[in-house]
Amino acid sequence: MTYSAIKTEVHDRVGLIQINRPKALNALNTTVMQELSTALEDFDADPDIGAIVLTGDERAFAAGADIKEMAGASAVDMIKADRIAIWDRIRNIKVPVIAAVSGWCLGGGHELAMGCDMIVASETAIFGQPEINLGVIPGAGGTQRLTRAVGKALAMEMVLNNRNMSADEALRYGLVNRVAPVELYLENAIQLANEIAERAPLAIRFGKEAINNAFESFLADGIADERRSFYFLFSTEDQKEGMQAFEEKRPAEWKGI
Ligand code: DAK
Repeated sequence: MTYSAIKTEVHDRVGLIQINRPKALNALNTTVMQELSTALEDFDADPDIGAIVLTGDERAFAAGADIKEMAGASAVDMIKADRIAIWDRIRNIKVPVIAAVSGWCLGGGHELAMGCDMIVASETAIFGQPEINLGVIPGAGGTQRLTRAVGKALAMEMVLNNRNMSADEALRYGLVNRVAPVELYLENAIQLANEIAERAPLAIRFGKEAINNAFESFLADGIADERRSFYFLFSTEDQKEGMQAFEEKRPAEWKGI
């Protein structure tokens, strides 16, 4: 598959996707979003891929949705374009997706990173929701995910007053998993992704799903869902192999069945 606005590579069991519109600070136009969701789905369907890293470049992960593309749109145009459908496709990816973020991570770019399962940031990363400057609010889950991640106080300042967050602050608030020097953040994210990709695939899938449910559902629903997945995993060969390997003091060999 050839893409015009993203690049893809494979690093062992990790699929790497790089948003590639450097001149526009990787602003998310329709082409980026379509190619991105296709690439994510292709990697997700590939049994040799166990995790995905999504990145931009050192200057920007993504400076938001493409403002020039949206500027003249009416409410009806926005609804008819149904761009939210693409965000739903991204949300349904089964393997873990790690965002490797450097530089600007704003608006829809920040929502995209928060929609990933983990974030590895460079020391230069800047997170923000500047939509208020454009007379709108976040439209791809930002008000919900940001508030759950950093709490009401900071979310209010970020959404209502364009308050940006540094990488260190994001680490303190628990929005990102790790902060690394700019020369190392991508390597660090790929390494973390490869570690995860080596683990029992079904347990990884259900673990991701259950944690994301904690974010998106009521506690009782999330707990019931977690319990179902937990019981189900006892019907898999990987559970038998994992527990037997423990007893035999050897590394488990995962089959994903
Ligand atoms: N869109 C389009 N172009 C952008 C852009 C963006 N978001 N951000 C930057 N660029 C372009 C600039 O126009 C400039 O292009 P040229 O003028 O060279 O042609 C180039 O990238 C370099 O940018 P600057 O010259 O501005 O670079 P600076 O270093 O001076 O400033 C900056 C960097 C990040 C502070 C600045 O570029 C900036 O403020 N950018 C806009 C950030 C922003 O407001 N982002 C939020 C966009 S609104 C939806 C769901 C979600 C959304 C939409 C729909 N649906 C469910 C349908 C999300 C909305 C948003 O994200």
